[in-house]
Amino acid sequence: MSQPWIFMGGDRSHFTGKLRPAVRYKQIHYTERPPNGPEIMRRTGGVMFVPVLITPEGDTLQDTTVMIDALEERIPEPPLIPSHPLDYAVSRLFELFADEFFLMVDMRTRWGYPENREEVPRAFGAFAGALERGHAIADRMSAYVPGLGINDATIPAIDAHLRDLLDALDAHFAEHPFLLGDRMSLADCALMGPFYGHLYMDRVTRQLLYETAMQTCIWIERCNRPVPESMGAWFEGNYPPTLVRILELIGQDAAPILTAHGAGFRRWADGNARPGAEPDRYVGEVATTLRDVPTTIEARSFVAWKLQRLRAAANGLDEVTAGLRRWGCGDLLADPGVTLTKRHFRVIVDDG
Ligand SMILES: N[C@@H](CCC(=O)N[C@@H](CS)C(=O)NCC(=O)O)C(=O)O
Repeated sequence: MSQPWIFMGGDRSHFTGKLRPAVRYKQIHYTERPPNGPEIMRRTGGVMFVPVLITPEGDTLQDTTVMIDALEERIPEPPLIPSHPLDYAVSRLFELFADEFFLMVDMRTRWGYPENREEVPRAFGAFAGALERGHAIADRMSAYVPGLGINDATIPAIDAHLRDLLDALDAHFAEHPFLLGDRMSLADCALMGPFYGHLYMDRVTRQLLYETAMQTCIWIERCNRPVPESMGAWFEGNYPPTLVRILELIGQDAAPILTAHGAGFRRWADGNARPGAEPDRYVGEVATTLRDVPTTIEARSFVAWKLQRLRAAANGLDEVTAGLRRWGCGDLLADPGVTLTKRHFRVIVDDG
């Protein structure tokens, strides 16, 4: 038997929840291990994020966007990333939405309910080997909450977004097994990050899902135990109203906040961006709104890199640009001004 891949992640981790279904769908022979901090730091030159994959040859992969691209390149069958231009762009849109906007929702639900605040540090502690370590991880993670624009004023709007999204997803999954049709894709994996890693794991939202979104629960289980050989085709641009409703919700609620990250990065880059250098992780506060409720977010350069990837997926194609505009996502295509690239596990300003 070939050497297994090594997968380091955690059950309650958003981004582990995204990667695991992809690895299973690709039918990789892997072994899951608890994250080994010093080893990860040594392998990545100090970038401490999970999940991490180590290939049978000993290469290290980090950042789920890069990892899923690498899996697709190395193991093209069964395919996970659609090649139809609109399906491809929509997959990247779901990835941007789930990875970078939906943190606002899954961090609100994880840290906003007393039942979860009581449970999650214990779950972290059991995983990390000591209750105090669980509390330390919980303190570090919950400290991100204000910078995501979560506060007393925005919480009702965040909850309303979640309610509407669950309704839209349940209507879609009642008719289609996956977001893009009869085959699982990058879009499902991306949304599985918050849906498995946070919402399905945490007490309050698990109950909410069981009581109000049964089709979504079935989708979560289906994606986590994928049977690729029994799957069919993607929509190839012919989207049913149930998917359009989800895309319009992304345009309505997530696009202004994602656009604010891009604007914050552009403002910072003007005068601060140096070719070959890593931009600051946080590039300043930006005012934005969620459902007309004003809030402030800490803009992240990493989101600018993700916006740039969506722009590349649109690639000036009329069909894609028109679709994104129709769903309210046209502003996401704004020119970032400065090109970012990834090197040695870090986003850097492109130096040609
Ligand atoms: N862009 C990364 C993000 C990974 C990430 O944020 N992982 C979280 C756990 S879900 C983490 O390790 N956070 C550590 C920290 O923020 O200190 C990816 O897509 O893999």
